[in-house]
Amino acid sequence: MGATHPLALAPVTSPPSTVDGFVKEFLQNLNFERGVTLTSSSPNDRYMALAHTVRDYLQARWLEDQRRQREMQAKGVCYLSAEYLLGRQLDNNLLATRLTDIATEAMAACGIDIDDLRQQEVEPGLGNGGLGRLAACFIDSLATMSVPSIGYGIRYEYGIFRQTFVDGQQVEQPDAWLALGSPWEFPHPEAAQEISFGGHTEKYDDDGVERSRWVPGWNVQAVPYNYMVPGYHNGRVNTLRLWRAVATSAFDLRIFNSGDYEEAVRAQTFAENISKVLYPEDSTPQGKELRLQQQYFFVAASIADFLQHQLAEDYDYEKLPDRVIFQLNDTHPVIAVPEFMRVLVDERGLEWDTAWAITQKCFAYTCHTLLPEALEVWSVDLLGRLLPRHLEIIYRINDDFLEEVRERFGDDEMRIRDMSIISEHPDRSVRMAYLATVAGAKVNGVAELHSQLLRDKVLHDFDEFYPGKFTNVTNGVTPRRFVRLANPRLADLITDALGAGWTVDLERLRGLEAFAEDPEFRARFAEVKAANKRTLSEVLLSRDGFTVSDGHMLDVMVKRLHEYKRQMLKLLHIVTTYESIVSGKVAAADVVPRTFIFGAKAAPGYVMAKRIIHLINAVGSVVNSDPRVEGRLQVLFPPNYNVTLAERVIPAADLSEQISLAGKEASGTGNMKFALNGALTIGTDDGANVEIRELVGDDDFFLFGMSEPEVEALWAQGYKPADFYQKDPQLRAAIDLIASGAFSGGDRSVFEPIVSNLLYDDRFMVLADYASYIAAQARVDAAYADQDAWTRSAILNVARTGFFSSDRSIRDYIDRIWHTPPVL
Ligand code: 26W
Repeated sequence: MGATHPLALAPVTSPPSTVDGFVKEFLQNLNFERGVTLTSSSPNDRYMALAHTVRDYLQARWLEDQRRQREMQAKGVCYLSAEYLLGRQLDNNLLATRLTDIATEAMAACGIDIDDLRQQEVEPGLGNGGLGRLAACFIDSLATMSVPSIGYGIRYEYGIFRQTFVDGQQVEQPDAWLALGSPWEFPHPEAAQEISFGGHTEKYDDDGVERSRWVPGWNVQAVPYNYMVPGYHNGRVNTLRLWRAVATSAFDLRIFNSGDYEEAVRAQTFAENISKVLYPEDSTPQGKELRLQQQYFFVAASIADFLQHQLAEDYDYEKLPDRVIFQLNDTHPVIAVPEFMRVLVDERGLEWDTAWAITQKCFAYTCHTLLPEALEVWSVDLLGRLLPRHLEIIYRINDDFLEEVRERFGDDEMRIRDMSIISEHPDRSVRMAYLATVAGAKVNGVAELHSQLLRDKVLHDFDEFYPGKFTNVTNGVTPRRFVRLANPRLADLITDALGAGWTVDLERLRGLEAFAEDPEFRARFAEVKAANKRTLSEVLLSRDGFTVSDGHMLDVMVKRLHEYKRQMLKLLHIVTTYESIVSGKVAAADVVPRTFIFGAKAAPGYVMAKRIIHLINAVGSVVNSDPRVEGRLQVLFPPNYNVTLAERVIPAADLSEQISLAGKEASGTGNMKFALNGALTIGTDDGANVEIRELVGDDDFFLFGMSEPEVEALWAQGYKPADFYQKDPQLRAAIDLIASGAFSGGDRSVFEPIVSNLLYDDRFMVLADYASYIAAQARVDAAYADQDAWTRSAILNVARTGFFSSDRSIRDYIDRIWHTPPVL
């Protein structure tokens, strides 16, 4: 080999950060990337060329960073998540690289309004809701805090479905987000990993030691697509690596040689199905084979990628715990545990006990739910067919674990059955949360209350068995996207008051407490809110044809549709207010004018959730057009709530609805976004609401409803929802109105299932909390009457919720779980 070419050592150079330089790059991209001139270009061409221009700036830094991270060999985080709900990329990347002004001017110089190009971007909706959005916030914080890390996931060809309404009912459309191409990704087919499935295992003798080997039945290729994750103003660019499934050429060739062209194409389709679509189920696992294929596909590829590309050839695997921690984002990636064991034992020849000791230090598990039906289990039958060697490994892990349990607690068969990773009922299956708990160095919940309930209830025996394993990391949200980008007016006001540092040190928002007492600041704050409402009105008008009423309180409930979140409770409040007007109990003129905004997708197979969507739309169309209401109530349900819409709705909100039954919402993260944007919360003592209220204070938070222990007590005592209906005339009137067919053109049957569900099977205790909720809403009305006091409260909410930055969450993960200091 010759000497290194001198140019190979040259630093990678960024394009110049000037308007002229930017214009030049942009036009070059239009001409040579898109093959068009400025005049012949479509808006999509221009968006693509702009995105490529911004990407080039990132790319130079990314190359530097990758080189550095490889050289440093510092301990890093591999974040394993089946979902990343990223939202649009352009604005975030402009912000991170300080290019917003330059790009805006450069586009103007070309006669282009950059806002028009922003609208071109289709957001990558590669997640369902809270869990996926949290992963996106975390990779933003990891980059911003210079933590060596990589996010691994799946490049779904179709993300979360696009929601439309037909006659008020949800209809799902495929989300073809890649139809026009994505400018933000770099495919690397040359770095593909081969991923195997099926087949059987064989025992063989290895120098007197019996070992097992996997003889797979078929395989696919995992092709990595790199996305750059820029840190905010720190020059860092991390990697998000998403895997796409493609057919292996060997597989193709074999069939092709057999002359069966149709079969060859079918095989390709089969392979590519693995990364075809995001499962839209959020909380009720369906146990589908393709879903398990997806899970194994991406974690096997990620582990192989890490071991091959991040470690030196002769790396001593016993030192791995000093090099890497794999963070399991819920149970979806938990099949990584047996896969890691298989690689260490079968492929690298480590002893089982050595490998297990390494594994137990290299994994940590985050649980995101409390609903028992959301805890993933895989049938042994399916696992044995798809991943026979992994099933063997899981059995061995379980045998060893139960042996330890016996040593500690004796032959307490009840306890053994309860703690076994293998459950026998209704069918033999693997409890993935238990596997993760046994394997993980740490297990965390996502808010104080949630972590406590995990320890006290869901995983109680494990907490007893593994003292110190359980911890809490309260969720957070990125202030870059959810304050700076979503709410530039508020961001400017804060910077005026406090200087610029708050974006990366959100606790500085505390400084706003003093400004809450300044009438001039309050007036400016109120003007920000009013301007954000006008912006939202424009968006809803052009997006959905809605005309938002002027001067209304904006009362917002946006989140996945689930019975435990209790959109029905919100609806009963609306129907109650409406009923009190039309029955003459209250004069319309005496009602505080409110616009209610809903945003919610229902899992396509979740029938009750879809009925509730139908009812919200039905109530909206009646209430919005009833002249007796005199325009004082308005119900708007823009379809297809996503990150892009959230960025418009949240900054405009006055009231944030966080009304889940206590003990059901693990954390919530929307609740944090609203408070940080100056909405007041009406909420139960659930999830992170508890911590929000502690920080904000009782005076500036509308608490209602039963506490978790009260919920338990009422269940124990025997909950009869119909009793609440009988005893409360206001509640009865609201339910009767729905039952009467008033919202279904007189047809009583349409919403009858909702009504009888509430009266006889109210699992989430909507009726029990109704009276308390209505009373709290009356307090909201009273508070809203004093606008200046409301604004003061709103400012205090912003000032006191800096704790909920995802930077703080990441710091907690580092201190309590990862021990991966930033590499500056
Ligand atoms: C298909 C099975 C399944 C099961 C659970 C799919 C998805 C889930 C997720 C765990 C549901 C989820 O997104 N949980 C939410 O996670 C957020 C981030 O921690 C929390 O803020 C929410 O409270 C929690 O519901």
